[in-house]
Amino acid sequence: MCFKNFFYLEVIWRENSALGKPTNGSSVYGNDYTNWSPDYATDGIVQKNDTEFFHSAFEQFPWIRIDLLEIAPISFIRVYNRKSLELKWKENSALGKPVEGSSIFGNNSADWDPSYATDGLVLNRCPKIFHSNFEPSPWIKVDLMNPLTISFIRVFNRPDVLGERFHDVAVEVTNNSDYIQRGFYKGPAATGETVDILCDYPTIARYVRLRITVGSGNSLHIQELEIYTI
Ligand SMILES: [Ca+2]
Repeated sequence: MCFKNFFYLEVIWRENSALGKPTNGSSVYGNDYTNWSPDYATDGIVQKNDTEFFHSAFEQFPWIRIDLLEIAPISFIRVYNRKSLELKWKENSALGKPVEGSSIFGNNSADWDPSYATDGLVLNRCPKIFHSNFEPSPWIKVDLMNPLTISFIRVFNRPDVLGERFHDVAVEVTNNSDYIQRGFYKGPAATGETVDILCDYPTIARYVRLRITVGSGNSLHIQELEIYTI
């Protein structure tokens, strides 16, 4: 499955249909609704308080139920655990990780090294981005060091010119040497565009490769490559 960008992440993945909806719990700890009401789970507020979240009594199978007030397609459910504030899927696990390219333009690694794709810098200028030679299927590969569950890939495309060279990019993953495709971006991208590519679920892998798969005389340019994991 592949979504072109951001628009889909914002609109489809981030609409929280539980917000403010009627919420019930199997019980309320100490019957204390001031501190532990089920309503706190859908009030839109995430804070570090030791109170004011839903807390059931102790029982075998506690539950919480939200009435969405309509029948709606559900993509995923996010739970903020007690005192857990991180959005875990927002961690960019590619940052600073070992990276390799199929080639380096003009063998000039001072200007076009693959490591510029995971250095955390989006400078919106060239050089100091990854830039391969011209070849049929240029690629870049990141070693996450451990198998991780990948939610999506974000690519900061070349910022100055020729953004359309980023097209027909397969996201391929492996834990050994047999790559399988888990995401795809058709493109072509615009110059300076930020491209998000959602991965099939679950995509669990240590090595992630982006590879142009159509045409010849392709050159892969990447300003920054982020791999978001859960
Ligand atoms: Ca960079």
